[in-house]
Amino acid sequence: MVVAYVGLGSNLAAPDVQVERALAALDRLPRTRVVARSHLYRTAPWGYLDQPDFVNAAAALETSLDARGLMQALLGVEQEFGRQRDDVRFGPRVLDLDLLLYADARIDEPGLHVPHPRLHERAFVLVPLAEIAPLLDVPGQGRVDTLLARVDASGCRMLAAV
Ligand code: PH2
Ligand code: MG
Ligand code: MG
Repeated sequence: MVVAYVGLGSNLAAPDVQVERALAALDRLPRTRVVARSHLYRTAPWGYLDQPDFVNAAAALETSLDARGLMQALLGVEQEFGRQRDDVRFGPRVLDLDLLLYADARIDEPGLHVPHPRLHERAFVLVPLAEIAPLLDVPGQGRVDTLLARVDASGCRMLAAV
C-alpha cells in the first residue's frame, strides 16, 4: 500500500456536488480508499480567466494500484462524470482529477508526470493539500507548507461543510 494525493476541481454543473460525488467515487475505486480529504474551496480561475470560479479539494488515497493504474482509474472517473477530453486547455470542466503525488515517486512518462508539474505554483492545489498534509515533502520542490507560503492564496476561500 502507498499513499497518493489527488487534486479535485470542477467549475460546471453544481461544482460542489461534483467534487463531493467524486470523493465518494475515489473511495470506491478498486484496491483504494480515501484516508483524508480537505474541505471544499471556492477558487478564482487560474490560467484561463474568462470562466466561472472553481470548487477545489484534495484527497489522500491509500492504494495498491501502481501509479499508471491509478492514473487510468482517475481518467475513468472523469469520464463517468461526463468530462469531455477536448476541453479548452485550462478551461471549464465538470470534473478534473489530477494525480499530485504518488508516494515519493518521480515519474516523467507520456501521460504520467508525478509530482504534478504545476502543483508548486497553484494556490488552488496547495491550499487544500496543506489542510491535509502540510508537512508532506513534494519531491524536488520542498514541503507543502513552504510552497504555500510562496503563492498568493487570496483567491481561495473555504466553503462551509455540507
Ligand atoms: N484547473 C485548471 C485551470 N484553472 N483554476 C482553478 N481555480 N482551479 C482549477 O482546478 C483549475 C483552474 C485546469 O485543470
Ligand atoms: Mg488540473
Ligand atoms: Mg487534469
